[in-house]
Amino acid sequence: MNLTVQEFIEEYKTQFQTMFAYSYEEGTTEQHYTALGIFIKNYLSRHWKETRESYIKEGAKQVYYFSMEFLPGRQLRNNAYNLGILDIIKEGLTELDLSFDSIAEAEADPALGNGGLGRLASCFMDSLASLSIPGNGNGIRYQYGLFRQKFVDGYQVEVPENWLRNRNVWETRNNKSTCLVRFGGNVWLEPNDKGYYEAKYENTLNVLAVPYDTPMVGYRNNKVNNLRLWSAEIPVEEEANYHTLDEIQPISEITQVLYPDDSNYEGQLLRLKQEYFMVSAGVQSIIRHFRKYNVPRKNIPDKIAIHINDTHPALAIPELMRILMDEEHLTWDQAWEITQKTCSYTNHTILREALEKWPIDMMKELLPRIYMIIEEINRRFVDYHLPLYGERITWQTAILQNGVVNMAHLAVIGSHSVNGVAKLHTDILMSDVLKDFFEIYPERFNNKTNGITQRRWVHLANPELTALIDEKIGEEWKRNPAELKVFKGFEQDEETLKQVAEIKLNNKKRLADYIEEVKGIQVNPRALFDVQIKRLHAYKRQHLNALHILHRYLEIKRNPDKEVVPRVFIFGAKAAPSYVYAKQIIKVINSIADLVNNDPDIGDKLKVVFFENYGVSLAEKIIPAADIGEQISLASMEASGTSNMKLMANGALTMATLDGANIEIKDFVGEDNIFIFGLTDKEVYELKANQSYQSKELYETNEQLRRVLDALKDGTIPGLNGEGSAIFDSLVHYNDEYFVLKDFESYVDAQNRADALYAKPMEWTRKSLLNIASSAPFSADYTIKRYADDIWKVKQYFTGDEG
Ligand code: 26Y
Repeated sequence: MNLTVQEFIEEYKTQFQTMFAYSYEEGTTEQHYTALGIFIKNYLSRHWKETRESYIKEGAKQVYYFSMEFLPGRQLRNNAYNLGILDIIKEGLTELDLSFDSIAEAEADPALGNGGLGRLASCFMDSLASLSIPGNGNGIRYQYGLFRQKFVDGYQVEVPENWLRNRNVWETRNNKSTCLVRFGGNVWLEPNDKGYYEAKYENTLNVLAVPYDTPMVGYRNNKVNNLRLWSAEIPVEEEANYHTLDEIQPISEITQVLYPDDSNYEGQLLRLKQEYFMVSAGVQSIIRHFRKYNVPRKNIPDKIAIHINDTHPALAIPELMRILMDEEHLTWDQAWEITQKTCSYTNHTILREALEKWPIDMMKELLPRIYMIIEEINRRFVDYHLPLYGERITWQTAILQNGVVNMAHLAVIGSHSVNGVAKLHTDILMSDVLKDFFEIYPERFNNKTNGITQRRWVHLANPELTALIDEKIGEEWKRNPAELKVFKGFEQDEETLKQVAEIKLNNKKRLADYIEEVKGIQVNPRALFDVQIKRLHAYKRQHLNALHILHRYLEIKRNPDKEVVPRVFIFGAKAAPSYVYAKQIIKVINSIADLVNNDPDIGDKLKVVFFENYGVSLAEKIIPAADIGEQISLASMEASGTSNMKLMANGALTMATLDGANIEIKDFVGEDNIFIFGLTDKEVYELKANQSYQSKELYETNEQLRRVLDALKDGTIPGLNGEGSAIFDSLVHYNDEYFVLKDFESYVDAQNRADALYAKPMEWTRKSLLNIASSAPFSADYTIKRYADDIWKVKQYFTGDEG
């Protein structure tokens, strides 16, 4: 299928007319988006079907990536690009006097995730398809995604994100593959005359799980994998039992809204319902699919890998046990062997409050059969390990503890592989968070450092840079990222450096225009663009960044004639709606922005921009324009980070603590090409262990720090209602849990080094180029290759028509 521009134009006109019954010239941008989306979906549908069929025909082992969150971003451009028809479409539309860029902006950005974990899942989907690996996503089709964030007087306000308001052109409702999921009621086991126990149910709430399938298009390989998102409905046979909206509510609420908590965990019955709903539907449909392979059930692990993205889908383990025993009639031992060989688990956080624990009573009542199975897994685990490891280790690692079900323990015990998402993070899992398990099952633990897809985050987000790299080193790096290192050879080439600098400036000009358009703030594109984009959380320390901005502001006021390197500080961050402290930080930063941006003494020297509603689409605009990426979490707290990788790949220099994947970034790019500051993880552990840290002492003895902290509460910042004082108190009087004051000086110092370097543009750009050229190891393609080889044992599956 080699589409020509003329063919596209003709087919597109017809497509438009068929859908809307008038000519394309009269169409709105939104209608054009819909028509173009459908055109592309039609175009890829054959590959979608053939990919699925070929996996079955070859008996290929498939991986199922279970995740409560996916953040795919807009798909129009991505799909057209991966299909290799983007340029043709653009050209055709131009001939029709239409703009591809405006049409693409009309797509809703599905915010079906909170942050890093959800975006990682989507980068992985892109890599699986692009590597021709049989990989499926399994998740929830939330009717409302993560809230849309607005600022009112500098405060975060949450508005529902109705992303399905207009038609979702990518999804296909699949009525053929629905499943029934049961909640509550009574369950008992009854012996029957066929020699096994039968699970009997009464008074259950039955929910129909309806899959919506979305194509995941591989990069120019004619492969299209599947992302399956489940939606909850009333079973057709039971419709007559439901009369009012109130009666429907317990069912429709299951897939209504995404939980907006990216770590502060709140026990919620509805959340548990969501988890089981997704897991049960997913596992049922996998087992049904497996039957097509016609091999004995003991071979399930040769054909299926189930991956558990954090503990949220860990109920896949007892659910698989349930199906194998109750429906496939295997014995416990047979089922357990299959389950362990099939499942694998990734941990994404060491924050204690984010480790899921469900009250036993809640689990028992909502999922009686699943709870019986968990109890039995736990009983066998304890019986086996008590004599071998003694009381302490056995009880510390048990699944049932003090009235709760510890989901991380369930995930570790039921999986053959447990991995962290960066070297340091995996080390911390083995030496601290899961150390007792590391003693019991050392062979299960492994590291898989996160990665990002260069296709979305470089090729598409930064087309000028991509064209330059193509011109300098050829196009091979696009299929084989390792080739990017050839670009290092240009670090002394003045011509190339000038081009890199010019591209960055162009990207910054575009972002500056956008800032003016949406925020009404004028910024100088030649200023240093300093970017911190991620969820708002105390451990990520956006308030450390804010203190540094205040420090700069006060210095300029004290020395108005001193020359400074002009900076634009750019933020994007949502706070969990119930996370008061995070919301106070947002208000303080917005107020600092008001102060700084409107002070005539400051002018271009300092500007602060806090974008509303940060998400994938905004990230695509910001990242190519960044000079510095802020990765300033307290060492040991950030499992990996992934914006650090995206920013680096676009030529930003990293301002970083030695945390998460920052450490590996430093190793690849070299310590001369990154700004490192702050405590190390060991120092943090020590300070915590000997309880010697006294933040108040720093406040009292460090004059520069005191001036900055006082500004939080002495009226310097306009429009605050106690938020500055609240942050002041947390840092000075409540001993600064995340060591912000302790790291302040070394942070300011690193920022001054950044200024000095920025004043030498060629030097700066040389380091920027080295960052770009050193970013290949963080390609999600490599990460996925390692998961596929080491954990899932799935093969790349070539059919000869990869193109
Ligand atoms: C329990 C529930 C409320 C919950 C929901 C979402 C708990 C955690 C999360 C999300 C966690 C998350 O996004 N973690 C991030 O995962 C990224 C991908 O591995 C890492 O790069 C990042 O450091 C980590 O914070």
